[in-house]
Amino acid sequence: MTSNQGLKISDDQNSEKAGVRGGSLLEDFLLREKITAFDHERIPERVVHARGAGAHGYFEAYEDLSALTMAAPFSEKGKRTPVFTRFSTVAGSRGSADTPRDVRGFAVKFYTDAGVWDLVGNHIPVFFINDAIKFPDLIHAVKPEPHVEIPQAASAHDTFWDFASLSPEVSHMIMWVMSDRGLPRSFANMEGFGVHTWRLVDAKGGSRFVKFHWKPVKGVQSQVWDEAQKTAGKDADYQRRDMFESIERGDFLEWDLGIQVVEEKDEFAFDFDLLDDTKLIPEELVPVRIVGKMVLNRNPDNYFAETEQVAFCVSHVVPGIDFTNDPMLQGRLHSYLDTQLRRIGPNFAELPINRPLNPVSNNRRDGFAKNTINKGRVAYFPSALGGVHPMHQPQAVDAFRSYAEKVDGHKIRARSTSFTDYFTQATMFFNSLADWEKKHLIEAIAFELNQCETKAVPKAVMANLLVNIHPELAAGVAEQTGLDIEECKRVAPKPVVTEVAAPKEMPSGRLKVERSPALSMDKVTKGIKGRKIAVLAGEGVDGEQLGALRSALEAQGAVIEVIADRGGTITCSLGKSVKVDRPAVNAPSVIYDAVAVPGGKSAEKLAKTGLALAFVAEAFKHGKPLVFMGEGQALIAKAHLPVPAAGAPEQGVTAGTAPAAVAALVTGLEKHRYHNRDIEAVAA
Ligand code: HDD
Repeated sequence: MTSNQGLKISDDQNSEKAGVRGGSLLEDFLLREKITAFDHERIPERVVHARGAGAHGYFEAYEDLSALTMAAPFSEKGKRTPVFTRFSTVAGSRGSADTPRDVRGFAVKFYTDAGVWDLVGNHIPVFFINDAIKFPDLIHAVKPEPHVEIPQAASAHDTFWDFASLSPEVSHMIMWVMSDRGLPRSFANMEGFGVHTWRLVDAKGGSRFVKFHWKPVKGVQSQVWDEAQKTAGKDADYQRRDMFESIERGDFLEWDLGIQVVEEKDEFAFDFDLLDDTKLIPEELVPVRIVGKMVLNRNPDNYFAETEQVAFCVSHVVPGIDFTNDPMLQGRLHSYLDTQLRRIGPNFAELPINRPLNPVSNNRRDGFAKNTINKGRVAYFPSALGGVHPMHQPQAVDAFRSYAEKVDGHKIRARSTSFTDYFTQATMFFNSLADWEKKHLIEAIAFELNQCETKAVPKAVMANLLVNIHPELAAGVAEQTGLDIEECKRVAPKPVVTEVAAPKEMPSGRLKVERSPALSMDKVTKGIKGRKIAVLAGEGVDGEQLGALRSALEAQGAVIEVIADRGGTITCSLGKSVKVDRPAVNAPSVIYDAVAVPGGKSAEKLAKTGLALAFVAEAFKHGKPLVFMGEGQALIAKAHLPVPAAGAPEQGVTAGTAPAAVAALVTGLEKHRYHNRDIEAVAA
C-alpha cells in the first residue's frame, strides 16, 4: 500500500497521535490524504437517469450500409465496434430501487474508428413532450415534491399528474409508461429506441430520415405492478444484479439493431410530423430492417470509474449520422455537454471510459484535471511555427460535415399545428393491446390517480387526456377511481398551448394505422436461456424428480435455484447431498420466473409452511408458470390456488412428473406469464 505520492505505508489503521491516548496530530498527512480523498468521493448525481448500470460489449454489422450512411459501424459486413451501454431509470436518485414504474434509459456509446457516437435513447419509442424547453418542467413535476422530498422514484403523485393533465402531448407516452412496458423484467428484456427521427448521410452527401430500434433477442418481458413494488424492497438491485450475473456466467445480453428509413421525398407522407417525438412510425407502415447486433459481454471493473463517469452526449455523432430539426433533439444538443461539464468537468472526454479509440488532436487546453501532457509552444491555428500540429481537413472525405439542409423561416416561438394531434397514436397504442394489457394499463392509471391528494388533479387527467384517448380507458379508470366523467369535463382547467398553422405540405391524415400489433407484448419468445426457476425443496426431496428438472432445464440454459428452510445442504430421497442455493427467507418469489415443487418428504412439510404457501400464491398471482410434482401437488389446495373451470384457457399450473412437467415449464417460460388467471381471491 502506498500514499498517492508513492510512499510505502507502514500503518494504515492507526492515526498519528500525541501519545497513545493523545489528540491526533495535524501533521498526519496520511490521515488527511485518506480522509480528504474520501470527502471528495462523490460527484453530482445525474439530474435525471441517476440510477443506472452499464456493461461493455460490441456492435456487429450484419451488412454494409454505405449506400445509406457513411457511419463507421456500418461500413462493412461483420465489422465490430466496441460499445459501452448504460441502462437507467429516470426519476429516482442514484440509490433508488431498480423496479419503479418508469421510463428506462438505453444509452449506447459506440467507440468507432471515426470517433465516439452516442445513441442516447430510451426503452420507449416516444417521449412525453415535444419541445426541450418544457423538459425542466416535466422533470420538476415528476421528481419528489420539493417541500417534502416525497415520493422517491414514482410518478404517482399530484405534481406529475397536474403537469400531465395540462400538457396533452404526454398522452401517447403515458400509455406506454402506465402499461406493463413501464415495468421491464430485466435490461435484457427491454427494447431500445433512438426516439427522435435522425438522419443518415451517405458519402455523396445524400440524406434520409431514420428511427433506431434495439430488439432484445430474449424478447420483451415485464413484471406486474405488485411484483415490481415487492421487488424494490426484496432486491433493490434486481436488474443490475441480473445483468451482472448473466454476463459473469456467459449468458450475454443481446439486441438486434433495426432501422426504419424514410427517404426525404416521403417526409410528409404520414399523418403525423416526423419531427414530433411524441409519435412513432408504425412498423406496419415502415418495416424495421435489422442491420446488426449488440452483445454486452463484459462487466465494468469499477462502477464509479466506468458507469458513473461515462458521459453521453446527443451531440457526439460521427460522419454519416446527423440531426433533424426535432425541437427536443435540438434542445438536447445543448443539455448533455452542459451537464457533463457540471458533473465531471471540462476534461471529461479524457477519462478512459469516455476517450475515443482514435487519437485526439486539437488546440483545446487546460482546465481542471487535465490528463494529457500537450507538448510544444503552439496551441493555436494557423501556425507556421509549430512544425507538426493539428490541421483541419477540408479535403478529407471522412471528416465531419453537417448535412447542408436548407433552412428558411421566420424566427418564432410557437408550436406547429402538425405537432398538436395529441391523441391518435395514444388511441392506436390502446387499440393494439391484448385484453390483459388493457386491464393492467387501466389499473395502473387508476392506482396513480388514487395516490393524488388534490381531487382536482385526477379530474383534469380524465377530462383533458383519458376521455380523448379511448372510452373504454376512461370508463375503466372512472370505475376504479370513483370519478364522474361528466363532472370532470365541467370542472377541468384547459391546457395552454401556443400553436401556429403548419406549413402547407404538413401531414394531412394520409399514412396511418388504427392498430399496430408490433406494440403489444402478448408474444411468445423461443428459448429459456437465463430464466430463473425456484425449486422448493427440503430434507427428503424426491431426488429423481429434482434431478430430472435440473438436467432438462439447465441443458436449455435456465438457472435453477434450490430453496430450503435453511442454508447449507439437504439430503434427497436418494441419499445424496444437495446444495441449497438460498434459504427461504433469502429467496423472495419475485426474483424468479417460475416455480417447481418436487415431491418427496419435503413437500409434506412445505404444505404446512406459511412461507412456502405464500411463495406459491404470490408466483401464481404474478402469472408465473408453476409445476407441482408427486406429493408437491398438495400445495395447490393448501395455497388456495383456484382450479380453472373445465374448458378454461391454459393457466400454466401443471401437476405431473417429468418430462411432461418440464415441457410445461418450458412452454410457460416462453409465454412468460399467464395473465388470464382468476387471481382476485388469492391472498398474496
Ligand atoms: Fe435526457 C440523461 C434519454 C430528453 C437532458 N437522457 C439521459 C440519459 C438518457 C436520456 C438515456 C442517461 C444517459 C446515461 O446513461 O448517462 N433524454 C433521453 C431521451 C430524451 C431525453 C430519450 C427524449 C427523447 N434529456 C432530454 C431533454 C433534455 C435532457 C429534452 C434537456 C433539455 N438527459 C438530460 C441531461 C442528462 C440526461 C440533463 C442527465 C445526465 C446526463 O444527461 O448525462 O443532460
